[in-house]
Amino acid sequence: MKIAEIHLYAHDLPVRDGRYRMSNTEVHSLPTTLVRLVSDTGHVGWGETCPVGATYAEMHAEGARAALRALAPGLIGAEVAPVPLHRRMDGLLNGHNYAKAGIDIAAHDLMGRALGVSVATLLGGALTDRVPSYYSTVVGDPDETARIAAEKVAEGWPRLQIKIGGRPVEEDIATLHKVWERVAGTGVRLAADANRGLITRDALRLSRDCADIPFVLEQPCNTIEELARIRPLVAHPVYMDENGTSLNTVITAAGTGLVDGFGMKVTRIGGLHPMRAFREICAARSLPHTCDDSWGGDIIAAACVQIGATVQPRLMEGAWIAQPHLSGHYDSRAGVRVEGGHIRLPEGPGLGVVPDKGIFGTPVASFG
Ligand code: 0XW
Ligand code: MG
Repeated sequence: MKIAEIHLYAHDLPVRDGRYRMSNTEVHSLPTTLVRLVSDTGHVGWGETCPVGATYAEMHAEGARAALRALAPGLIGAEVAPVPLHRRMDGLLNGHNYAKAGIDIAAHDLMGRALGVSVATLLGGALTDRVPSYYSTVVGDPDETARIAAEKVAEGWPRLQIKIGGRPVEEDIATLHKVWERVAGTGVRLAADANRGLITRDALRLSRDCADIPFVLEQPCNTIEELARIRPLVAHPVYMDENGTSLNTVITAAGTGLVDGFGMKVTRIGGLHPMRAFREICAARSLPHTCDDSWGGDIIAAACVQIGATVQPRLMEGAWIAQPHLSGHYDSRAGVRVEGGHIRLPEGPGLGVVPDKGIFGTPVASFG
């Protein structure tokens, strides 16, 4: 089965509450890119890639589109199977994992549809049909953040990610204490995610001043070297997120014991095929991790949930999806949504969602 056509679509996803604020960026509407693959057998598969602004990670919406335009002509006639497809993509363009992920996700969707199995089955088999998610707050007022944290625990979210960084560290420390006053004893798991926004001095102070609050410290500082410097000095487990840009980095971080876990994004690492390898590396060292993406609609959400369902539960930190911050779905029937802090694994072959392509208008580019 070979790729016969590739179509690229551009679509905007406005943030429902108006804005989503992290330490280094504030976003209001996210430009997402959809990929539709058609095989020579007439099967169709969808992929998506949607960076959350230009400063969150080394990703950019227009960069994804440019890379996909560069890749697409060389992929017509390629085998729809992850190993040859990734070899072909790597032979056409070095790096640009987050663009290649759009093709990778579409190929998995197409293969699943052609074989009549779910993407989770292709990835080794689902262990659950109800995948845990986590709620991520924005960087905000300490009291308001604590109020939202208590509300989300009551709704059933098993994990909260409290955004910190990009402001005086005293405000972050106050926020974490106020959140803990409201959620201690509920069993909810906590992460404090600085999105690279703390200098090592402030990360050390924050950990010391919150020593009794059991959170994991997610991507506190900007570089791997800074993570390595604070790791032996902090009271909290350290997770890597934005620095985990490739399997190579993950192997080093896991192999050297640099971190205690990962926030991982399907597109940043290059799609579901590398994500499967990532899952196994983490399993070999008993490292917990998320299966998320930075933003996106039903396609990326379904991809996160399909791989998330295959992770052993004790290591699964959750699949974050943007749906609670978005209005509407690409697939009005099977759109992916969080209910009680968990996400039902979409049913049916492939990703289990079929977008209404009328939503995206005419393709911005077509090949084949
Ligand atoms: C909470 N997320 C999964 C969504 C935002 O894109 C940031 C990200 C993270 O963990 O850094
Ligand atoms: Mg993170």
